[in-house]
Amino acid sequence: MGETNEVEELVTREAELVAELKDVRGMLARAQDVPTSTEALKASRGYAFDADGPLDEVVRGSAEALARYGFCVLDNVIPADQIERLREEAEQAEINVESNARAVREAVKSGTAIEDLVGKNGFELRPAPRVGRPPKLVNDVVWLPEYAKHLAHPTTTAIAKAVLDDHLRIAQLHLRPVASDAADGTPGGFGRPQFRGRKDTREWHTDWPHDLSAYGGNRADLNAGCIRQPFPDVAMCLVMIWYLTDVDQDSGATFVVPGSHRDPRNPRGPEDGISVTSPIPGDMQVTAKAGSVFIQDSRCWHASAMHNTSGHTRVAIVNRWCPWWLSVDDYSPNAPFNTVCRPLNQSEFDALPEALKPYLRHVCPTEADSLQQPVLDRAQAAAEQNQWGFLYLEEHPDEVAEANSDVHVDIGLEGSR
Ligand SMILES: O=C(O)CCC(=O)C(=O)O
Ligand SMILES: [Fe+2]
Repeated sequence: MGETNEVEELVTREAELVAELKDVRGMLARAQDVPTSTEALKASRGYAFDADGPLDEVVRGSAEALARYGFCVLDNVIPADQIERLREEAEQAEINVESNARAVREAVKSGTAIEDLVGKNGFELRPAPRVGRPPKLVNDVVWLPEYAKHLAHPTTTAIAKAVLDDHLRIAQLHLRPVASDAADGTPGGFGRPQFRGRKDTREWHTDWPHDLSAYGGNRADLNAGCIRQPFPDVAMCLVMIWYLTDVDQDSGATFVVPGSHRDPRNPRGPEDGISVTSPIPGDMQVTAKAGSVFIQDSRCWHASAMHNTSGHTRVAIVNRWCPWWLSVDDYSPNAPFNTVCRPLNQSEFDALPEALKPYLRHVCPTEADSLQQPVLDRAQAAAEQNQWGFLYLEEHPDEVAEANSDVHVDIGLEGSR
């Protein structure tokens, strides 16, 4: 009986301390002028950093915002005098991507085997990097040569490396226009016209590899895989949305729920009781100028705007950056149309800017991929540390048994019950 009381008392005290710790962390953040509410975050744009600022400060601030809010915005990534050119290129690329996809779909529908379309005029298909897979639509980057010069920007890649790991791969790349209200009365916004135009509706989701419906639901041929809920508290993919038009609440800015990347629920979670189409308290749209990059942890709850009353299409390019240890294209074995690792042939790969090549090597079947330099440096340092231990054993046989006597490892008790 006495023991039960003691356990209960300790459980209560633990809960009180956890609540107090949360309060103290909130006070500390406020004392450091860190926005802790959506209103404060919107008003201050405390999620935004200037790409022209000192690299280490910008990387630290962006990584902290990604950890705290699940997203950040990097302003001024693309120089102002190049934006118009990139926007025009992206608008033409959208037409090319769509007409290519349509041509392939129609040919396949009328009975031609997709393999027979490779190399044929009017169809841009490329062999998939993995043997046994059907060919896929060519990577959209082939229609974005000017944009490709910016895609491996030193600041965005430094942020991704700081958050994910040193060897990165671009797992997906696609355009994402958000139409404006049309002259014929079709409302602006993302998605099917019948659902567009309302400011009070959303299309909440999280992105691959945290996209719960995994592009294919129960279709084994299309399912690209999804991490199981509750998601481990690890950033596994950074989604970068490169805005080529100014965005705000009227012009197609991305919706986010700050802090949602660490919430165990998910808008599509079958047990979580959330409507993907309804606003969520605390949600917000970012604001950003053309040439900025919105970066989010793929776990962050977000949505394309279902309205755009600005009078112009929101032009944006989306890419998903992953660390080397994430299996980026192992599933959806028969999905020529999805955006996963769309391939490049050797000459298309060779034409990429040098700085971009390391991040797209894996989509070119004839290009040997190898780990990027910092990963090799780390491994070399570890190999030398290992050798040093054996040298110590050889040279100090009488001291070796005591050399680790000051290394103490705690048994972690937090959350262990
Ligand atoms: O359109 C946007 O702002 C968001 C795009 C998005 O959620 C996606 O491409 O997965
Ligand atoms: Fe998304």
